[in-house]
Amino acid sequence: MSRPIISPSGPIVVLTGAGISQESGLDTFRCAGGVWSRVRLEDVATPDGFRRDPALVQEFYNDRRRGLTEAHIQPNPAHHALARLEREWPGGVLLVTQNIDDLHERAGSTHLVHMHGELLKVRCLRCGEIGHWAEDVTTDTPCPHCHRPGGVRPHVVWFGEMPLEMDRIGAALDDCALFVSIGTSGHVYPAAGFVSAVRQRGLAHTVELNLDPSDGASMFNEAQYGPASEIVPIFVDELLGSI
Ligand code: BV8
Repeated sequence: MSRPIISPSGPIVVLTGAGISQESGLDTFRCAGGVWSRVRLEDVATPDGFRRDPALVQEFYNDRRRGLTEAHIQPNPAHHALARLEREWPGGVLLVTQNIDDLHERAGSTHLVHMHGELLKVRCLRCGEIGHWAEDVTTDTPCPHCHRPGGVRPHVVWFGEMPLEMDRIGAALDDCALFVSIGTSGHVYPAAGFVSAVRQRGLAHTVELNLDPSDGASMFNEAQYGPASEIVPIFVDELLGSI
């Protein structure tokens, strides 16, 4: 399908997944050698796994938190292109990411929802406080707010837990003129269902930008395949060039 003219006053929703951060040096989950090829998600990304072995889960996220804060992990041209789109698209852009890294923020995106939480935040099970945390967490770490030990967990949405800001996301999907899915396998719900929610309204153009066709590829009006750091800047240039 050729791309219709997208009115510059039309709001855009962008969904990103691990693929947008792959060229920055962060592993994806389901590609060869990905995170779930090394650990069972049931052991490290579920409430039951945390109850069974909290130290294992804390170490899984400590390892990823240390990796994210290494100097060579930087936003790539795809992250920067989306920050530029937010700055220059008149109709507004909401960036919904499944990623828990902070590369979108570091590239300059501000209209941003981390629907699966954030690796650099922790939540206290005792007082509920959520705060920035870039160090290791152990089962004894005292909460930086209430100072009680043993209740600090990653502020991350595990399987079986409700993703964050779903009302805000749903309203944006209802209102958008363009929905763009970038770097996600379309395997995890409810994020994987966003494209069909948009299509049901029938008012928005839907685009997939990915390395390979996702599970939901057939749901998109348009698709481009290739590395995000190459195809996302080109896509953004075309969009901004149409204003
Ligand atoms: C919930 C934790 C409900 C943080 C993650 C139907 C409806 C609702 C729920 C379900 C449903 N069916 C099943 C469910 C349950 C479940 C689910 O979806 N299971 C799956 C396995 C079938 N969903 C849930 O449990 C969700 N919660 O629904 O709650 C509820 C209702 C009432 C009360 C309570 C609850 C919660 C889901 C969140 C789980 N947490 N992560 C962390 O540790 O990171 S999800 C996990 O997968 C990741 O975090 C990531 O966010 C997510 C998606 O992965 P992708 O980002 O897509 O990465 P992937 O590796 O799969 O793919 C990478 C893609 O990039 C590939 O396509 C590749 O081609 C591409 N790529 C690679 N390199 C590049 C590239 N593209 C471009 N350039 C490149 N260079």
